[in-house]
Amino acid sequence: MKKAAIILTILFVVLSCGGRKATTAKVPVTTTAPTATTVEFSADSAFRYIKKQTDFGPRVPNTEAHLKCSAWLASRLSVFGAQTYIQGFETETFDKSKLQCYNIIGSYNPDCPTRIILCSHWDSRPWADNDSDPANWKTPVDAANDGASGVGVILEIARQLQKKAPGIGVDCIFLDAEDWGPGPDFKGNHLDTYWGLGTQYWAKNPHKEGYRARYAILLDMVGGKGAQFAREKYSVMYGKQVVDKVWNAAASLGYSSLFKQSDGGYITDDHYFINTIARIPAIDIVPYLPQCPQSCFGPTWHTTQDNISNIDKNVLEAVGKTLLTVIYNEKQ
Ligand code: AHN
Ligand code: ZN
Repeated sequence: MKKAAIILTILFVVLSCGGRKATTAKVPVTTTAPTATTVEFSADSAFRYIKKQTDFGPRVPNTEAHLKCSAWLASRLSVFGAQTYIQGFETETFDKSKLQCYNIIGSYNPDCPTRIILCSHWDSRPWADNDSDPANWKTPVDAANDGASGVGVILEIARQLQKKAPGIGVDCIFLDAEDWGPGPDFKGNHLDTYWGLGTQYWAKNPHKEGYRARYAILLDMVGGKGAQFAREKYSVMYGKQVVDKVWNAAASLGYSSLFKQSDGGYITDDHYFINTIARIPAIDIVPYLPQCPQSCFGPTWHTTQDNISNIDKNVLEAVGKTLLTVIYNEKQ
């Protein structure tokens, strides 16, 4: 092949992610951005993916439910047409437990250099230590909201991405061992690094050498009844433009009462480590309910009530449609 032809071929490959083609053919001019009528997202199917996860039982690392669910998650990404990786690793917790963990990654347009990340932790907390009844403090959490909800929304997005390719690369990342932060008996100094163990591993050992992404969006507890999302402060600090993009997309779809134009708190969550270790701008869609007596994350946080009966399909739909709108608006 001649040098010019090689360069042209490279250009074509670089310029054409998914359905976008680098041709000069005339196309009708249109100013219509994707809206609620053009993005398809089934809250029923997201709900089913959440139920399927909780049916395994609490997905606590080193349990059979965890192992079985990891295989199911990878199989779904694969069935939905993503190039799928399972990143297995061992990690050590605050109490020196050794956990066998799995970050699960599904890539769309895997060769496209312009990429975004959608991520959520998939593990369940081993202790319901915010439960109103101390007898439940050592009971593992079903984690329908705190774990399964973000994964359910992302799986439904993945299913939609298979039907209609995005114009950029998308990596769906299910992060392990977020929620093994200090339990009910802990007396020592609290460190941020006790949380987000799977993310810390991935940020230090990305699934592809030299991996970069334009930004990452973390979904954490995106299915609770009565949820409201404020602009979490680390998200604004590291990724203000991404926060604006997401909150504006939500407003354009009529979801301003859910995505509030107000400031939340600083939350040490998976996005913190994506920002500080991987140096990829990362934001967190996480509830902020300062008036809720049980927790600012909502009444079921780290309790035995975090089960499928407290998941609201309307919240799943608002988050899912907002994210699909953001994804399909993203250009190289
Ligand atoms: C803090 O409580 C500081 N971070 C909690 C992060 C988390 C736990 N997200 C879900 N579970
Ligand atoms: Zn949690």
